[in-house]
Amino acid sequence: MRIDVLTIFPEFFEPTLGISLLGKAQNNGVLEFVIHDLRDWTSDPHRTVDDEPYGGGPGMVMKVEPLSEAIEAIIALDPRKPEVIFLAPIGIPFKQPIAHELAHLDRLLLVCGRYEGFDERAFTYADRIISIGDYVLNGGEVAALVVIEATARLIEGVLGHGQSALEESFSDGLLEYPHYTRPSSFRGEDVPGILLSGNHKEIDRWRLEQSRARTARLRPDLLKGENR
Ligand code: 6GU
Repeated sequence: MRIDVLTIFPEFFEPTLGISLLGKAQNNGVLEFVIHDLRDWTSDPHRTVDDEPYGGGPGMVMKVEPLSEAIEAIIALDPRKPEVIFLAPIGIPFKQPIAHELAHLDRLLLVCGRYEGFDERAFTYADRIISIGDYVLNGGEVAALVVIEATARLIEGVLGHGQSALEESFSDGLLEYPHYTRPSSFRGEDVPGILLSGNHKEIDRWRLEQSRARTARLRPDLLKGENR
């Protein structure tokens, strides 16, 4: 998968995308990241990407011309047509099923906003608008990293050996069961005996029961299917 990112803070992405599983996936050729500085598509000496809102009010608005120039130029860099995704608080909430949808695509273009938001006319280019939750960030950069990490780890060959994206929280609508590793006793807290029993049928049953109980206690909204 090729992932293009359009941002006014390219420095934000370079250190993070090179490390851990995402870095490895890049070296293996499974993933390719191309980060673009929006200011490269401005034509004034100050490289202006924002301006005051028509109608007045606080903050600045991202200008439509650099965005449109940039998006058209970036799309043309590769024969694959990207899914163009704007990161903005007005978007639909990002959830695991969306990550699965995106993981099937061969090219994404993530467009990060700053300031108060985008000039409304820039959304013409958006195949979808994504928000990562009901809180306000200074810009879409952190949100883009969230979308990248959640999506990339679902692509074949990105997760490390023996790891599975299938059995974890949210993929079946439940939170994960409790995990333990050595020591079997720590400051008076013992690992549940069932996990030491070697009875895998009983262990599976116990884990499912724990997942359900934990989800009911901590995230009852998930059980009602409110998040799908
Ligand atoms: Cl995608 N952008 C900003 N600025 N704030 C957010 C967000 C995105 N998602 C949640 N809050």
